Amino acid sequence: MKIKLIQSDITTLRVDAIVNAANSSLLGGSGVDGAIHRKGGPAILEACQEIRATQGKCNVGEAVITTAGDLPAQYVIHTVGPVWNQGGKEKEELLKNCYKNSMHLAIENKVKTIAFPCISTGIYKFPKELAATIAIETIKNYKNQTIIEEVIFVCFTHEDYAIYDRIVNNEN
Ligand code: AR6
Repeated sequence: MKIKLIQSDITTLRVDAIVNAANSSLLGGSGVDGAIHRKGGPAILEACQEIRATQGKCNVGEAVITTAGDLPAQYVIHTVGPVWNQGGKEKEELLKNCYKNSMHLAIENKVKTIAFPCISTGIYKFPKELAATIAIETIKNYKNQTIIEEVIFVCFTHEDYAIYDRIVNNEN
């Protein structure tokens, strides 16, 4: 499994699955969630509404999978990151769960290429360095599985790219 780092808009990527930093309602919002629903069209919202009707809202740290609608990706994996507020170990665990549960859904759905945004580091205000460390460490634990061939960390800003680059290269 390769780990790649890019600076890009995640909605433009032709990968098997992109991950959305959603909220528990699954009904959309702003940030990357807004961009995914806007560019992916109504099919994504319809699929989210079906999930809500059958299993209710999505708890923090959990993930669900839908079509990617009009996007070039095949699937969107929606995960709900923690709101940082006062922070703490519990928040770190919840962010870790976002990456783990997204990877598990990807594996179940035979996804070969998956792209992650910097979950929780926008509106939810998780510290960027800590979030990047958790993201990279958690994903590295999947090195030996044989379904996913490539994980792409998608940084929207140069600042985020620089943070990931530093962490990836410090840890080789
Ligand atoms: N492609 C890649 N990354 C992006 C894009 C994009 N098109 N747009 C923004 N980002 P945020 P959160 C980055 O706020 O903190 C929503 O309203 C952005 O620079 O989107 O998990 C949801 O509905 C940042 O690095 O998500 C929730 O209510 C990262 O995506 C809430 O925001 C995450 O920022 C979730 O907040």
